[in-house]
Amino acid sequence: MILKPEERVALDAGDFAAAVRRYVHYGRGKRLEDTTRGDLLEAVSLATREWLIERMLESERRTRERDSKRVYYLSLEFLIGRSLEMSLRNLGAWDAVRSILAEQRIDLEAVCETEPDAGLGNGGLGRLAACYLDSLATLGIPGYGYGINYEHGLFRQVIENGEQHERPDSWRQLGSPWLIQHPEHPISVPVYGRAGRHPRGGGAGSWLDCRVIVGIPCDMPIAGYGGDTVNWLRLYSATTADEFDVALFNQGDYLRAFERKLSTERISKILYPSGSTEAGQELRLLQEYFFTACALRDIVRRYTDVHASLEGLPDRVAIQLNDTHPALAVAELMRILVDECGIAFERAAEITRETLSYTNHTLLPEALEVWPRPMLGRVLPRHLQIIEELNFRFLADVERRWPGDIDRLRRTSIIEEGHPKRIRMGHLAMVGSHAINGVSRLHSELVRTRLAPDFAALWPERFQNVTNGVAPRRWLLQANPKLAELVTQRIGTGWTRDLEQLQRLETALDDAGFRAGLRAVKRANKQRLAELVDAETGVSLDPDALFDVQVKRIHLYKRQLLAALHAIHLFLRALDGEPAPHPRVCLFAGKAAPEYFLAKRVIRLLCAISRAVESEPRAREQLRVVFVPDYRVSLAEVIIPAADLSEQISTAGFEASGTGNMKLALNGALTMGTLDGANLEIRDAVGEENLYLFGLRAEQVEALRANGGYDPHRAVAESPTLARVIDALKSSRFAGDAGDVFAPLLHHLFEERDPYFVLADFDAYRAAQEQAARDYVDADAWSLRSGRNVARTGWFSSDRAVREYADRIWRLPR
Ligand code: 26Q
Repeated sequence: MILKPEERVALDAGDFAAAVRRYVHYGRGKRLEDTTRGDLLEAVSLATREWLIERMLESERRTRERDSKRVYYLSLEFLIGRSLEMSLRNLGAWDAVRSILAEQRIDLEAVCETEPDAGLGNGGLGRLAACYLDSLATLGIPGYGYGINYEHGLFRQVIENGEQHERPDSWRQLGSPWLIQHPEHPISVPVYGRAGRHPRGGGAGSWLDCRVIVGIPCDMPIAGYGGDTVNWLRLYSATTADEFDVALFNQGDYLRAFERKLSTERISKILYPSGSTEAGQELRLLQEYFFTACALRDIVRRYTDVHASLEGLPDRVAIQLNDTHPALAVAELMRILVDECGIAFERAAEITRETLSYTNHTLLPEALEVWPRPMLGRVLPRHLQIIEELNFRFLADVERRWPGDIDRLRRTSIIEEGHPKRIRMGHLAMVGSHAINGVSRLHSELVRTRLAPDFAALWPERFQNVTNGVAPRRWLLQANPKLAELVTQRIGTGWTRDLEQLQRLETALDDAGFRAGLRAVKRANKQRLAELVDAETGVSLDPDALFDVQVKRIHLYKRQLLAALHAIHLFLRALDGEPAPHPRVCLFAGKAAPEYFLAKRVIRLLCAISRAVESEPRAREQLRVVFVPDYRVSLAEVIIPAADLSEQISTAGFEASGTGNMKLALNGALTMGTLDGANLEIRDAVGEENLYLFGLRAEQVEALRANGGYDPHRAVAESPTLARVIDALKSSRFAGDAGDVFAPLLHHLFEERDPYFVLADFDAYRAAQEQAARDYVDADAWSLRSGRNVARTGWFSSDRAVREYADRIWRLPR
């Protein structure tokens, strides 16, 4: 039975105020007058949570009653950001709560600003997961996230003397009002030990003498827009069943008595920064297995609560693997089906495949996960048996299809030959999934043709594309309230659920008044950003300058170095006294993995250029360069709405999709980009004249690599402008007292022949940038093109992307 609207929990603003008072009073033991911002944040959040919980219970009741198919999104990362404002907006209670609190002289916006980000992710992949949770709930799909309740999310970045330093991110040190703990529902996960004899013919196996890790679930409610559906993100903390080892304690060995517990709790201590492939491998494997196993047990339990056997699992459950990080789900689900339910191996493989699907997010060889076979065998002995059995049967299929093709067997095997042998997690994920998708048209094509051509030949029907999308509520409604208001005045509110309605702005763009409105909004957003940048860095920005923005993880393939070289060029030109068409701000933000030496040097270079510009009044009139520390979701929400130009300049073929490119275009920035990832689809959507594309295409990059034709020295010889930039970089101009700090970057560019071909694209980039600067002078023409970006990027909504997954991959009923 569905509740009638009048039976639903009403959101009553008066009740809300009372709840806030109650939480302050009884939760904190204070009077409202005596509260700090932190007390208020907690009380307001807990009051909001009451509404969320009501709706969450109601959503659950509905799903059970209908026995709807559920979707589970397994991800080692969820970059949620802040939740209070988003939750209130999604519940439709933002305005009401704001005014009721204003009556108590509480400024809701200021309270929201104090919320720490939940930064349980590195970048694109983690933020995508968060956008998808928003869309799942908004579309009314019973879809849930599963991950790890990291005590520390991605490190906090501080910049000292132009260098990145990492500080721990203790996002829930004071407790998080969004986490509902369930210590009463622990999950036991075995690890280590040994497997019984490899069962013949794939029969039921056994796993003995294992150690047990306990997973404690914690739920974060996720409200869809309109508040009708509230799903949850279930995060697990790792612990042991016992507080300490009583035997050791009684022997007086107090420290060792706690060791096991502490070593187990390390599993949910901290998020691995991406690119940290060296250190702590086994811990990362334990993290991957721990959360995957917790998730599967929980999913299977929920299903078997209602169904007698797991035979029909794929009819009611779809599990999406966010990259290969949860790929052990293939082996774990097989283990449950074969060992615990006694289902035959082949049938179990079928059920597993019909249930699981896998999204690939990267082609970078160094990011493709492999685990040494000895390590996997030690940590998960029974899983290794299952993987080998699966591989044996899979290779038999390959052999039947291509008899005698030994080389193909070697290429496709889940197990890579070598010393030691290694388990290829991508292959395991593909063998165990009915759908395999890339995240942009180009990337999915490259997955088919370059990453996995043998698999694509074997199962063409499994390979799909789902181009990424971003959540309109967070990235337009919340991040850019002024633009949202302007848009709503013209086309009403329908765009919040159906972003393609932004198309209806096309006609408004003919109206000079509307274009002036767009400019006013952009200027106000730039003013807001300038205030933040001044407070954070002391650099003062002119909101009338062209705001040229590159915000994302620092990585060589993303080529912040190319933008840095261009900034040096602008600097030298300004010193020459050559006037620029328009003053420009080059704004950068992003974190480098702690042990990614060259990426950290890039940050130093950006900071050094900033300092050099600041110390030259002549340059400062037309150029400012600034590196904003600690890029994170809440900072992105301020930077993105203020951008005029969006830098998306990765080496073609390397950026799987990008999602910042979508957020920036949606907020009216023009893309300055290579023909890479979703930039191509953005071009198709906004039209060639409304962005700047330059540089080598993916095929050209590939050809140049294949014939060894890239010569950085020749690029310099052919371009006097570039030569001058490189000379300046070689001089002490930017390094100052720091000597040859930039020598490693030069070494990378020239001696190591930079695999990302920065110098090959420099001239094309400079030319495109010059064109952009000239175009920016005509403010009205620019705002027309900016407006077209807003009007034409509605397709890049995560609602559209999630609907594609629902239709073509999860096979949900419409
Ligand atoms: C692997 C092993 C050990 C430690 C860390 C990792 C690791 C962690 C994170 C490897 C990769 C990641 C993250 C990858 C990622 O964010 N990829 C991005 O995904 C976005 C969403 O699809 C795309 O838009 C980006 O193009 C892609 O780079």
